Amino acid sequence: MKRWLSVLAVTAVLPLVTSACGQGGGSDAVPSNAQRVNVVASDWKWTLDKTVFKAGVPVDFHVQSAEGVHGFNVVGTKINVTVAEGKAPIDKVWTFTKPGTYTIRCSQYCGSGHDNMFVQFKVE
Ligand SMILES: [Cu+2]
Repeated sequence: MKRWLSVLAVTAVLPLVTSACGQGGGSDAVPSNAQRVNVVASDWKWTLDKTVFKAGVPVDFHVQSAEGVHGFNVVGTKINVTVAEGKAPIDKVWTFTKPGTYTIRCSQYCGSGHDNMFVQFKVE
């Protein structure tokens, strides 16, 4: 009986979870062990309150724009989401399995500083 219930739970819940994760890549659900980083977009930079993360542990990018409209894109992941001034922060979760240096770039043209709007962080 217990096994049957867990099979039912997986088949019923999984499609719901998957469909909720569609927009902008990455997951919107924040696991309790996530490494949270607050990301603020402005003209024309990304400000992070943490730049070193552990590999294999989910990273919760808590992203908002303080100025303008920008595209939050983590190179090498599926995360690519628009953030706009005045809108609520967005959570995008990604687990990096490979240590290295990663880049956040702006994927949406936002003015004269757009091409220089990137920042790097580390996964160790
Ligand atoms: Cu831009």
